[in-house]
Amino acid sequence: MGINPRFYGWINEATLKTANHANFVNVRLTYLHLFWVQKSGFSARAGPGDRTQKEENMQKNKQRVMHLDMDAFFAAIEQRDNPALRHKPVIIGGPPGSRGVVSTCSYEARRYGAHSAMPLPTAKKLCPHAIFLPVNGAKYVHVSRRLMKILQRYSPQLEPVSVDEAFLNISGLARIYKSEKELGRKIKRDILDELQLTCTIGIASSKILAKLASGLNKPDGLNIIEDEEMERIVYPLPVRKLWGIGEATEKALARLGIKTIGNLACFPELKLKKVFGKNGPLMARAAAGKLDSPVHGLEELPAEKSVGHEHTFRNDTDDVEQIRAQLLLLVQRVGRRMRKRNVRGKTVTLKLRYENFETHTHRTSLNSYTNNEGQIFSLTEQLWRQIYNLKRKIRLIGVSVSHLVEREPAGLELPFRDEQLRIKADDLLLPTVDKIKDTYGENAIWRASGLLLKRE
Ligand code: DCP
Ligand code: MG
Repeated sequence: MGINPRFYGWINEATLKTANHANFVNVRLTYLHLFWVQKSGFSARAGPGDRTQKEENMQKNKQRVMHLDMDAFFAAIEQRDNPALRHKPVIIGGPPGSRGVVSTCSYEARRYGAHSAMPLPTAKKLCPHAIFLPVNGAKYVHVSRRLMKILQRYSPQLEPVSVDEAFLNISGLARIYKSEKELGRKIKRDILDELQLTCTIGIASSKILAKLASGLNKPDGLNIIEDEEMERIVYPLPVRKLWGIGEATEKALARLGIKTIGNLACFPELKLKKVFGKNGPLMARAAAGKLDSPVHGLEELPAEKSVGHEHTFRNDTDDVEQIRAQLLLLVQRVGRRMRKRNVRGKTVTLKLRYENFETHTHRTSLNSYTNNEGQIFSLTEQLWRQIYNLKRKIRLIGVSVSHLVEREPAGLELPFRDEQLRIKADDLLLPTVDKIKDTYGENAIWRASGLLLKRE
């Protein structure tokens, strides 16, 4: 079976847009959201003690889920490709003096306290002898594709969660491979043989537990949690270990006296609902291992909700020409990605972050759907004029288009006639521009005003 291009669409986005690390978080949040709202398919559990675990797992239609997560993914690939880096602290994200953040780091660097999303200069302070490398997005996407192909050999029900992480529905596979442990070992061996990389696998009866299981055994682990072991292994863990519970929720739960997963699982759902709305009872069910959302196959992956790009200036700037040129560049990237994905959108959002980190987002909508960058840019410029405050310097700008559709609904009006002609001309031109970029690279052809972009 071929890999769904839609999936790789967002993998490319997630990885190639590496300057914007927050994007990974966004991808995760999107999936997490879907995860929580997936209410269907709660599984009814047989009471413990009635059957042996093996028999119970073989029960028809009972879901067994594998979660697989590569170890220190970007850093491990660099260590694999350059033996001089092996067993050394390696930090991926760019030069330590730059304003970016750590994308990931090798386990050797983690010992010094470095971690993903930490500012690079802080990582340098903690681990001065680390080797700092830039993010090589294209390389990681290539490895990710190969990884997903390996996993697909085992189960067509493969749901990627991020560039190096996926759920697999492995229900019934234990019979073919003797046991779940054997299956896990075999997959780990294939990945090691074919990609020379290690991963960690968690297996349980739901996605949330499988993810928790892998998280407990990193790196190079294989951890199976049976339902009977919930109370012994899972309940004593802090709530924070549960996928989707961040710092704020952890604090809110603590105010209710809920510290461990067991506390949460046993807490009255009605009380949780009062504080957290409909997510409250879902959290409790997840904690009790009863939130049994299905593993989606690649074909069923939800469509991307928006397409966006951001840029952080090397130095905060109030050079309007420079900002405009950068915006144009971002819009071109957005338009190109939309055309590649064959989607059009209706709402354009401009994001500005000032030097003091104050962030503003403003949006406006067309009455038609577009992936034409000329049209997107004129909306972006309108937004820019509305919100830009000349008194402060800008740190970051971003443009995104949302309300995406795959085909434009018929009968929508276009704006004024001049604008219509310009858009039509652009629509005729853009396929050729795309072909030139496909053949000669992204920088082979630019809009003239993009030439105003200064080298940073
Ligand atoms: N990533 C990123 N920015 C983040 C988090 C992750 O760019 N804030 C990238 C780099 C990681 C990759 O995504 O290599 C996978 O993310 P993981 O959270 O799985 O982290 P690692 O695979 O690096 O380490 P681990 O062994 O903890 O899974
Ligand atoms: Mg990983």
